[in-house]
Amino acid sequence: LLPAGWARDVRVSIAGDGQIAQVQCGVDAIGARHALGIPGLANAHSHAFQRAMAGLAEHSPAGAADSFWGWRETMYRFVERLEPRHVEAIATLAYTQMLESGFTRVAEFHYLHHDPRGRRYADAGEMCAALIAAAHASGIGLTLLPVHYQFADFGALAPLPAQRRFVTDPDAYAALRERAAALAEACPGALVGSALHSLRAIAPAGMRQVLDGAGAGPVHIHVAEQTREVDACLAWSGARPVQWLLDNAPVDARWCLVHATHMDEAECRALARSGAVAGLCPITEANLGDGVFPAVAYAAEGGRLAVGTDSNVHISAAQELALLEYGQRLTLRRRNCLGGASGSPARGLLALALCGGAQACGIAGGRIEAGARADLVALDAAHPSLCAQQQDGWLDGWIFAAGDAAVSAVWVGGQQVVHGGRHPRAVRARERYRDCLRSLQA
Ligand code: NGQ
Ligand code: ZN
Repeated sequence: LLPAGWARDVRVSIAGDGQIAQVQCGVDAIGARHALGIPGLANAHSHAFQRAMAGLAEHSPAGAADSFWGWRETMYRFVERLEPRHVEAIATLAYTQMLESGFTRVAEFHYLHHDPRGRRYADAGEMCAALIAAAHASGIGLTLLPVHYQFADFGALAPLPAQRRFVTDPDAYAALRERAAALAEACPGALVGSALHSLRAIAPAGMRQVLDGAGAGPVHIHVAEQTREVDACLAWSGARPVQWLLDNAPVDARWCLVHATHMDEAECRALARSGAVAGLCPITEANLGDGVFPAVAYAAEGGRLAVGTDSNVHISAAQELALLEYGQRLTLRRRNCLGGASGSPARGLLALALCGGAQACGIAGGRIEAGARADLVALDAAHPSLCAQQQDGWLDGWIFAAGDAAVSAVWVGGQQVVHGGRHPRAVRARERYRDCLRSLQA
């Protein structure tokens, strides 16, 4: 699948630096051969540690109304016991699973900075190092986003005790980001960007200081995920969250607004025009009861989007894309919502997510083209859901029917990391993960 469309007998030559050196069509094969090649997809939003809570936060006390905020309490309790070695084991498993599903890069939105009592580790980058080690072991491309998190709510309310492991002031944040960048140098292809947790967790002056140091790298922020946040932002500033951000921050193509679920029409249009990416996490947003992003209206305005696995309650590139389409179908009561001009929702959605995902991760990628990163996925043309298909139909077979089982091989920066649908370290990663969960429950 090349930028101009499907092509036959394609040879992709990979340079030593992990980029695509040359793409030729209609040539004889040399080297390894694969039937169906598509660009690798970037996962624009992950909290790797939350993978270890997957399925453990679905049960609410009898009769109690459960909500995003109740889930957050559970998450805060879970976080209390996590040590860097746990985070490394959990992230290694999550990243191998991302690779097996066809994600070749992850933007890790990382805010678990301090020790269980909220004290700095001797090396402020201790947790960053655990995530970098996990990325290195799995081979996934890493865009590490250390997060500035300072307050409990709008109006600079003091952080809650349960947030003590997350909190930095802007100076400590700058040092942490610098340390993360130094550590990331040891991991091929890794890069470091900046993140603000959410409007409620920062203050405008701190935000400006973080942005002054952000350079040209990606800037991510959670925004307008829950209606309670919209109401709180209106009470605090008189503006809705996306509007406030567009009015008070230099939102442009470096930015990824994660969720941006609750926008009015004017915000939707203005966000689309800003060139920023909306980082949508359909499985987590459904799991947490956030609401449905207005993707059809946003795409009609030319808005850019990416998908992310966020809480990692279920890790699947195909299912994130399918649920993004299905959310629109359920709300608008029609079919083929995000196919655009191609008439194929799978193709249209994938094109949007490839382009927006690379942009949100700060890389040249998402295309099989000279100069792009050699992040590639081979689909299994013989899978029952793909075998009777052609061209965009192969994508339909993958995204709507087969899911992860249709992913046969994956390359990151030219290195093959998934063979026959499996990551060679997956078995070992599962064993370590089980040991880790046992030690957390002990
Ligand atoms: C997070 N997750 O930072 O992990 C958040 C929950 C919060 C999502 N928003 C915590 N999905 O927003 O305060
Ligand atoms: Zn998040």
